[in-house]
Amino acid sequence: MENCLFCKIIAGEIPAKKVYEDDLMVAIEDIAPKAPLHLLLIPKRHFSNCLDMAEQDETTVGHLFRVAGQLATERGLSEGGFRLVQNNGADAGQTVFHLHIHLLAGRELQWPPG
Ligand code: D5M
Repeated sequence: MENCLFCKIIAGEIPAKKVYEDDLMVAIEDIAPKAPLHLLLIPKRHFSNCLDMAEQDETTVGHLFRVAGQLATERGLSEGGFRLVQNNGADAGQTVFHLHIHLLAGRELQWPPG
């Protein structure tokens, strides 16, 4: 989609630190990390958030979660834990309107989030 930051990153038009890529998604390092490890898991297909999901996106979103577990395990987080966060809309703190899951780890994470 035109003027979408994450579509431009996926297309290679804007640089990003990519840590994973396959046919359905990429994972990149967040530019403003909120924890020692802060990755963003982003589907290649554009949809703004879960409100914009079609039935055909269900497989992709399931894939994002499975790869999140894989990336966490590769980084030794399967014991200590990590957090997956997905914001929907401005009141939830969503700033980039291309669905993505945050993977946060490496410090004690508070609950509930602010
Ligand atoms: O999360 C959007 C996230 O996207 C936020 O944590 C900053 C991150 N961000 C913004 N621009 C970039 C670039 N260029 N590279 C990597 N990460 C970026 P949200 O849930 O929408 O608030």
